[in-house]
Amino acid sequence: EQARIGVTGLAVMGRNLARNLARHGHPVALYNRTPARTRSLVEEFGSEGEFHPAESLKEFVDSLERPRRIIIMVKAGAPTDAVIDELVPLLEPGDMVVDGGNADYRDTRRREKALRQQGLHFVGSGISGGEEGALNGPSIMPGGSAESYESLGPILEDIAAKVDGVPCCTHVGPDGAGHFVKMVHNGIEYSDMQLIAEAYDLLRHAAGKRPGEIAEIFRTWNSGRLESYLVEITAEVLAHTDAETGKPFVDVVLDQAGQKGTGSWTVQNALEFGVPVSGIAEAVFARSLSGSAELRAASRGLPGPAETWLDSAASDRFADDVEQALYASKIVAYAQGFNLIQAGSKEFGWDIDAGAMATIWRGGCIIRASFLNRIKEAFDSEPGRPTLLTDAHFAEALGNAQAAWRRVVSTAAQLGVPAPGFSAALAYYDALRAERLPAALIQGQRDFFGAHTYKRVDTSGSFHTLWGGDRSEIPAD
Ligand code: NBP
Repeated sequence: EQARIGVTGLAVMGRNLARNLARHGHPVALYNRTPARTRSLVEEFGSEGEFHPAESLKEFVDSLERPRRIIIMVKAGAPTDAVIDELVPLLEPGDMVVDGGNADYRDTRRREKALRQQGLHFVGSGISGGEEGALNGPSIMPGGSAESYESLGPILEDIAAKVDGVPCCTHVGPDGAGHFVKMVHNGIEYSDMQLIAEAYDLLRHAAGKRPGEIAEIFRTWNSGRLESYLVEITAEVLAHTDAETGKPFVDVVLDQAGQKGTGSWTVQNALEFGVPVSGIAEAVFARSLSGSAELRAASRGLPGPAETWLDSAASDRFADDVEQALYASKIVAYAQGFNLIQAGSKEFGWDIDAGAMATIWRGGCIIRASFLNRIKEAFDSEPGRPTLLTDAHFAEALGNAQAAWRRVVSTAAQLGVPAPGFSAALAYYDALRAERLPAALIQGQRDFFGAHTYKRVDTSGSFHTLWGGDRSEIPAD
């Protein structure tokens, strides 16, 4: 009997994905460049299902039923191209190649086109949830042709996380759509984490609470509207004590955050498309700033405010305010991320169903949260909505939160605690609400120094003012 699906690249992700497939009754072909990984998988977990290990790529390809379904789970970038180049000559028209790595969606578009020309289906698929998700149910974001999804979809939906019986997997759209959505998902994840970190920092350094107390606050929040995986693990991390020193774990960890690049990809693409994702950008920059050791060391002696703590009465009320600020800023972060998905969808003609993306992020991935149900409802009620902020539920939540949100941002500024995520989110909210923006003045400046022209509010056409002459206005078209 032949294998239904194959996995090549059997490091942590590929190995767990293969086990997940086998556990769901799908016979899985296995291949890894270094055969030791294949062998150890079968030795350790062979009893979990039907595995077809192969020690050559040809043997692997031959062990698969046709049309073949192959998942590549190797390091993103050049290794993925190397594997595709080796694989393609062994395949036949109609075969399907899934790239489950964290590929740049532009690479996915290029690869999809190249394979399509050879009669093959290439499916760039975002897979979220790390090793644990790969084994027990990830959130899966497959792109590629609708035809390939007919064949792959049932298998992928079978191994994906389920929430209320609904699989966290759906066909995102053609070519690079799946990897694009995965990229934005990661950008939102950066933003979510930064906002939570700012909430902690304010409770600690403005309200003077201890990590253990803050863990309790997060635990309480996790039983309300902020219920999410990230809030849940935040409480765990804050409650943890370092065994070596007896200090709070958070105090013994070097405060320089790492990043693998998908957050900055999100921001780079947003810059390219002209989509304001200020909350995500601040989150990426906050990590860069934290890692700028020399810059920070050089700046440590700069003066701060005289007052650095809230008084005790204010600090008791403060946690509620921070909860409001966190919820409001989180709405902004998701609204910005979804705008980027809409922009990508429009640019490449992907026709992405935004509500369906919220649905498949409810489980399996790092940003899973009950809040995503609200986003799904918002897009169901108006699929092409310009922004999530104006959805009735979110608009009301923002309205109720805004006074507290403003107190938090101003407290942060007054006491000298950096809160770039909260501040950027509030500025975005206020800028979108504004009747008039100072962009009119910027247009004036641009016209003054560069004759860039401007439009008027009261008539159509473009104009230029003769700034260096009699300052009369002339039509510019
Ligand atoms: P790695 O990203 O560490 O890649 C290791 C695998 O790539 C091994 O199987 C290795 O084979 C293979 N490989 C390399 Br490197 N170069 C190769 C080449 N030229 N030809 C053939 N095989 C090659 O593995 P991972 O952490 O399991 O991640 C796999 C993918 O999943 C990545 O794209 C990653 O970004 C993505 N992802 C990871 C996570 C996570 O939590 N780790 C989460 C979501 C997505 P070898 O054994 O012979 O060296």
